[in-house]
Amino acid sequence: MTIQWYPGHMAKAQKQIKERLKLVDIILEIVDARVPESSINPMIQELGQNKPVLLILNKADMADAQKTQQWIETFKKRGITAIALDAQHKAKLPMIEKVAQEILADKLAKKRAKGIRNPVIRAMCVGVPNVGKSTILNRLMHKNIAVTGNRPGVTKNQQWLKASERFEVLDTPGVLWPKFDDPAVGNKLALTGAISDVVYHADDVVVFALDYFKQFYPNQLRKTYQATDADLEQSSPELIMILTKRLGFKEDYDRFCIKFINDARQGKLGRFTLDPVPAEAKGND
Ligand SMILES: Nc1nc2c(ncn2[C@@H]2O[C@H](COP(=O)(O)OP(=O)(O)OP(=O)(O)O)[C@@H](O)[C@H]2O)c(=O)[nH]1
Ligand SMILES: [Mg+2]
Repeated sequence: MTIQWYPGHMAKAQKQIKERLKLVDIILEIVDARVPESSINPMIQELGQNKPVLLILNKADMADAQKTQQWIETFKKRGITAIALDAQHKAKLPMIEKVAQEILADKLAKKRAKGIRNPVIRAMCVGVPNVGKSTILNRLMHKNIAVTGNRPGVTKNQQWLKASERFEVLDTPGVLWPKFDDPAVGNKLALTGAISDVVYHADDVVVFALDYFKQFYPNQLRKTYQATDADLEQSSPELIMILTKRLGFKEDYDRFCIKFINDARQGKLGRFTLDPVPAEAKGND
């Protein structure tokens, strides 16, 4: 995977997205439900020039369900419409078109008033790497319905995919660079797979993750690695050493760290959400 946030890449991606955005009514920003805040790219708001955004919390099947709901509430308070999705199952995908229609209700009503009977919504997907952009696009095209052909102004080979009679999506998603000044955000994106294996240190990611799991998901450490209560009281670097031995990896700590990251990415550590929900959204639980 190429690293998306080198200045050259950033400038190019930014320009491309900006051009395509002129052609759409709405932006579908896909984020990973396990890191709904850390996988957002704030740049999209600027590039979007006030285009409406529908935030899609994908991979909701791998996230902490309660926290996903609380995040949706949080976004709502911030004036952002968000929905949770599991792109691997088709059942909820029609929600995308339905909610897009709600967001664009005024615009669609104006078009109808002008005599356009079945106004079409045009959308594009954007998101940081690995959040499920391609999966969503493929799933939206139930039967690989034929593309509707090039339109003027669209980059060469850029085509509209017809999700329904009234909903079209650009066939190529915009890849955004993950944004992080905060190393914690980098660790979260590494653990969920949004950033390339060459740019992080597995042990940093695992120390970060163990700190978090000890606090919020200790049972998952007990269940997956037979961590005992005494183990869970150790510092995270100590815990790495203990669990490495327990798995029979002797002193090969790297091996444990890589396994831990893979286990987390594959859902073997259960469902988790790494972005803590802001206090105001938690209500009285
Ligand atoms: N569990 C789960 N896995 C998903 C979901 N959506 C996508 N995936 C998986 O996540 C991985 C990445 O999905 P892609 O659709 O390739 O993601 P992308 O955003 O297009 O990735 P890039 O093109 O690399 O930026 C694949 O292995 C998908 O099968 C989901 O809702 N749940
Ligand atoms: Mg893709």
